[in-house]
Amino acid sequence: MPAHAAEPLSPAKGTVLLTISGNIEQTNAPGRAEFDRDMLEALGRKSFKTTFVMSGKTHLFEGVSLRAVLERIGSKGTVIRASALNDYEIDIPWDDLKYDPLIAMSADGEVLKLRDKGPLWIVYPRDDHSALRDDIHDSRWVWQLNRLRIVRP
Ligand SMILES: Nc1nc2c(c(=O)[nH]1)N[C@H]1C(S)=C(S)[C@@H](COP(=O)(O)O)O[C@H]1N2
Ligand SMILES: [Mo]
Repeated sequence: MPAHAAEPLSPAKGTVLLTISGNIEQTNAPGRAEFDRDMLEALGRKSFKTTFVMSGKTHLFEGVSLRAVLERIGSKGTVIRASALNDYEIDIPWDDLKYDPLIAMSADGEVLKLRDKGPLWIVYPRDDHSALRDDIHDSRWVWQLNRLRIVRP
């Protein structure tokens, strides 16, 4: 995480895809940071190919680094509580950022729609690290992600 303070965040102009609350430095709405698609894309594109355990198929996932999003708002914590549109919720340990998981916005060149686990889907580089190939890490592939809460001790 950067030592310097993150720059102020402008309010979202488009549909808010991701809301982050908890231990964050920058907000653009009361107590929270809201991101639309353009704001997420402006943080830089990242992509990798990896296998989704449910289908057993390898896809090229593209999106933004979860770490880059958290850095942008000067966030620090021990746990990232990730929630989805269907109210699925799981705790991601801060330490997982070392794997640089992606907030994917497209797969194989197609923008992720709600019906294909979008618009935002947390994806890990599963094929690159044997430690990621277990049920615990598979459960952190939160699809239809819409909220993050940064928790610290
Ligand atoms: N939004 C959302 N994401 C989710 C889930 C879910 O139910 N809803 N299930 C998780 C679990 S437990 C696993 S193992 C993987 C694979 O999905 P599965 O529930 O179909 O096995 O996605 C994870 N992401
Ligand atoms: Mo699971």
